[in-house]
Amino acid sequence: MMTAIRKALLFTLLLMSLCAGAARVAMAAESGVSSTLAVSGYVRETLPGLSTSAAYLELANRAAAGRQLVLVEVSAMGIDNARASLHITEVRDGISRMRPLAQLAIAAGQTVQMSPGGLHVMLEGVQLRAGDMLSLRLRFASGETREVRLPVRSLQGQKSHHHHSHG
Ligand SMILES: [Cu+2]
Repeated sequence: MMTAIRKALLFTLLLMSLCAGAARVAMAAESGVSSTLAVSGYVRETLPGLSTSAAYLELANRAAAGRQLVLVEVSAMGIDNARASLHITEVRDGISRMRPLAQLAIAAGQTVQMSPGGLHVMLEGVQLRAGDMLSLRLRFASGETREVRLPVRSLQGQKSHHHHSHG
């Protein structure tokens, strides 16, 4: 009699631990979704009197599936008219031009490195000084979002690619 109860109790405990284990696995898988994306980068400070700049991100997609970055937003409070958009700078006929990108694909296992003169996040309506931090919200086609806080760096030693007017 005693052993039957003990067996039942042990079985219940075993079930409980299995369920807890399953829950842990599910949670790990869920957090794993975001940990398969590593984002870093920096923002260029604005020139005196100008309100445009650029952020350069490094996006490492360690997932087995590709990701599509579809939207970047300035998520900082207090700068309502700040806008961010995906841009690429291309040289055509010897003239450097920027054009907006509808989305940025990051293939499985791929790292996309933005850089001056190439891919960048165009920032408009911002005032940024070296030493500041800027928060951006990245939205992916899957519905996944990611907040990133990026340091603002000085223009020293960096070549500018925004000589022309934006249009
Ligand atoms: Cu641009």
